Amino acid sequence: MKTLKIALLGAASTVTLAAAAGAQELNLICSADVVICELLVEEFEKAHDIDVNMVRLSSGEAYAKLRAEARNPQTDLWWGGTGDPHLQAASDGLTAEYKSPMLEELQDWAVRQAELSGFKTVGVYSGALGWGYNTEIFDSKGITPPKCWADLLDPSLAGEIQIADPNSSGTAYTTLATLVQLMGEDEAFEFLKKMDANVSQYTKSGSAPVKAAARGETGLGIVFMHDAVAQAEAGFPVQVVAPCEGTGYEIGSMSMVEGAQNEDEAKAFYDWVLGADIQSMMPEAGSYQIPSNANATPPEAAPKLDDIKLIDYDFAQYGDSDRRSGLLSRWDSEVGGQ
Ligand code: S7P
Repeated sequence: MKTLKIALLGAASTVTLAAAAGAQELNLICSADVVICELLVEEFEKAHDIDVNMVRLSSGEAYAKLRAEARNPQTDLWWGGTGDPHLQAASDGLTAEYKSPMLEELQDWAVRQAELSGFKTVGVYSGALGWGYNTEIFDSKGITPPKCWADLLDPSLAGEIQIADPNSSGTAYTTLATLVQLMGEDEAFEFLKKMDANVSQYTKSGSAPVKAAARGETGLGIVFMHDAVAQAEAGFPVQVVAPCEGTGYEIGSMSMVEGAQNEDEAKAFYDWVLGADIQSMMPEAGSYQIPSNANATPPEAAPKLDDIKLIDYDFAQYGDSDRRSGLLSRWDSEVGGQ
């Protein structure tokens, strides 16, 4: 049953007939691109008698919301977004153990994510970090396209780079953790402080930098490569780069909230969204991650992880609550606050 909202006479609040009639509801946080979030909600509501109240939040914001709601959870399920804050939520006791019957259909990396968290989270997709640059801007300004992380410090890129703020964005936190793993922590912060000279803006959302590059508002956005592919597939002059020194990757994740008010509805969405047919739909919404269901069809345009030099990303360490909080504080004091 679809929710009907009735404005209360003389009051700003609304009440839902569905809720009043005891209809099923699900409160969902979605941390991937809003287009795939909306498609999933639409398809789920078509297939189930459950109304979904969805809010789209970046990964770090979603974690902060679950933390703020811990004593009185308003959210039932958190789908998508990078795995590190999902792991942090698991270790903080904000999310609940659930062993879906769909686990047996998933890729090993998705199951490992579940095992690492005591089955409080699970992998839903994967993708590697890199950047996308606007070929027309680079051509017209005569800038040599960067192939390696080290190239991002070149003075020719002054004011041309956008990247998100790692406090709000899982993409930017993955970048921070990747650089620490590639270079060592002190060297990574030195690198980020130097790169700051070339950064015009730290955005809230992780994919915003390459959307800006695609539209000619900046030269280059550091993002997940699949988000750069999405812009190229949409017809923008964007070239996708996998950094030569190696790069990190995400295991986009999903978690049930501890104390969820609509646990059965959350489980229904959880099992449904792990299905091969649902995951195969993602390119319809311009989402080019690698799906976690082994029977799903990966998007043809998805960057092939086997062709990319990937680091052995330490999800246990960089999803640890103290480690993540410590790196974010250091970023605030040495990079973001400068
Ligand atoms: O756009 C898809 C995607 O890159 O967005 C998620 C991302 O973490 C959400 O954005 P934030 O960086 O703002 O948190 C990724 O999980 C996903 O692949």
